[in-house]
Amino acid sequence: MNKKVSLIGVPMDLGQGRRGVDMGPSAIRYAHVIERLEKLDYDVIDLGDLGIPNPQDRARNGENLKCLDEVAQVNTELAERVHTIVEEGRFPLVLGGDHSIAIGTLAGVAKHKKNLGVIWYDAHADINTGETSPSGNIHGMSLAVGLGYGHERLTQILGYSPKIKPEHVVIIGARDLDEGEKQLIKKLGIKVFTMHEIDRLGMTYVMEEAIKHVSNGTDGVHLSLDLDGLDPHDAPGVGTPVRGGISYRESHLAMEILAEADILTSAEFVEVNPILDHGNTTANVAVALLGSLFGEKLL
Ligand code: HAR
Ligand code: MN
Ligand code: MN
Ligand code: MN
Repeated sequence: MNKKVSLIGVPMDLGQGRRGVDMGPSAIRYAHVIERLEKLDYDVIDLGDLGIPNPQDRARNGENLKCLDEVAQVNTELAERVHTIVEEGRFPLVLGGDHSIAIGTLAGVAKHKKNLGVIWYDAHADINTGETSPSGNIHGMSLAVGLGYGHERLTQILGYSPKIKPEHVVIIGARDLDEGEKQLIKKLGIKVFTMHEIDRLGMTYVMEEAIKHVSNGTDGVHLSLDLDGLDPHDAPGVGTPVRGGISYRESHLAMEILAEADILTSAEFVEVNPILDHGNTTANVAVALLGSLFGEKLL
């Protein structure tokens, strides 16, 4: 793993409907993310948080993309910042904020990595468009945008599209998909390890296959980890919890296997909502998983 890490917080809550996820980056810092990585000998620069505009009307729903202007604006800025981090030869670690910020992260990373592999660790696939989304929430559309599907204001960030190719993507932990999402997944042939496969095959096999998949023909790998991929029992502080998720222990195993494979070139941890949490459990889980991801060992 690149020993130089640049951390950036994106206190975005406009890609979904529940307040509080804007406090995610603070909660993760409060859970000692920087100290955790420094202890592992990483050189960490904290770039602070991006500014998030205060929208006139959060529910505005003209095109079934709530807060489109603001989400596009923040993601454009994030994409530029992430692009700069990559150009500096550093590892971008993005802290959310809701999952709409993956739009900017992917745009920034893929600017230099034309065949970026993506691991989407999530209860959801976030592969809706304005046409298929039941909610109009852009956090449910970010993977689609990366693949070139969705509103131009989003797909054209940094002036190119698509950012990623369907054969380079793997989704892990899916258990709540909308009809239109199922159709697009099938049409594009995207590899998905649902909870069924995780239960049946075990996390070790799933991660080994996932790693093979995202390493094949790629020039970098991004991990987009939505904390709601975990079971709400282990990560309660999320806006859209879905029962029957990946356990804390399985998630550690997944991160450890990823660390051993040494393939990651960027990562983001999203959807931590401290207001919905028990204590600061979910941010603490995020930081514990980051420890494993960055190579922490017990002995
Ligand atoms: N699929 C639903 C929608 O598009 C719910 C998306 C939920 N949320 C997330 N993303 N946290 O993973 O609205
Ligand atoms: Mn450049
Ligand atoms: Mn998500
Ligand atoms: Mn999710």
